[in-house]
Amino acid sequence: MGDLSQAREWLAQASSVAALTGAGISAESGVPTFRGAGGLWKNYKPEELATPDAFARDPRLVWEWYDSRRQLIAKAQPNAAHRALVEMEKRKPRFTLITQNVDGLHDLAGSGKILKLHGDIWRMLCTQCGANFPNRRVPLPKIPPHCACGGMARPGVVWFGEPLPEGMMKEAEHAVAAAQVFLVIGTSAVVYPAAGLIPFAKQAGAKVIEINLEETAYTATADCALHGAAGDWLPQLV
Ligand code: BJW
Ligand code: ZN
Repeated sequence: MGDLSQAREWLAQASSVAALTGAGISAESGVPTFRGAGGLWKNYKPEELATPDAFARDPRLVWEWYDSRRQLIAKAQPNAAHRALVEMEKRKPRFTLITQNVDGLHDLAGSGKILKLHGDIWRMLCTQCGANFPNRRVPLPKIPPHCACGGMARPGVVWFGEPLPEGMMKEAEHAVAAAQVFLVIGTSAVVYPAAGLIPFAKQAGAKVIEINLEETAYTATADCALHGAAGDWLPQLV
């Protein structure tokens, strides 16, 4: 397992870098992670609410969850880890940011191109006409919200059992295959296909650097595992 100076050297030498982020990168901004403390909402687990079935059964309940999260995220600011990735993007000829997060904090920090594998909490999809539109109202004046066509809207995110936005995994894989270093930051790496990018990167020959408070199923295979907060480690790496 490499150490910080080794990881810094790999990064300094790399012209092509890719990063996968998860909820842990926004934890220091005050956004609760899914599987850690604070991941429960009214005693529901994310797996019970982030599904098309849950929405079909009780759209109001699911929208109340999203409305409360939108209110919390609206008050959050990007942290040192989000900012370090913006800096890295400026310095590398090729840098791809792949995120599982829907909170928009990478956008707010100033990251350019972001592959949002699981969508965006600030967008809505019409269940009737299929329109995909931005909406930043907090709190929502009416739950569930509706589209201009009169149809019910749903959050513009990817739920369990749903496919990721078309072509996005291919684009992520393409970037990872070209990367000399793959940073894996603040993800429990249990949700697929996103987590599959980690063994994919290894197989493609990238140095995998994991930053996490805890061990994950992929820690043992990482070339370097930095235990601790993303906001502490990432600025030291860049
Ligand atoms: C810190 C920190 C600090 C904290 N610093 N670190 C095998 C292969 C492929 C698929 C499957 C499979 N088995 C099952 C599946 C299906 C399923 C899946 O993966 N299930 C598993 C749970 C078993 N996957 C899907 O259904 C996906 N779709 C799919 O496969 O489609 C196939 C298909 C094809 C064609 C037609 C139809 C279907 C979709 C997955 C969608 C996930 N959606 C969610 C909700 C998004 C909307 C919302 O926000 O409400 O995405 S679930 C939730 O989990 C969210 C997250 O993006 C995702 C990942 O969570 P993440 O980011 O890792 O967060 P945590 O909380 O788990 O971890 C935080 C980490 O941070 C921890 O490790 C902490 O230690 C760490 N940490 N503070 C550093 N300061
Ligand atoms: Zn509509």
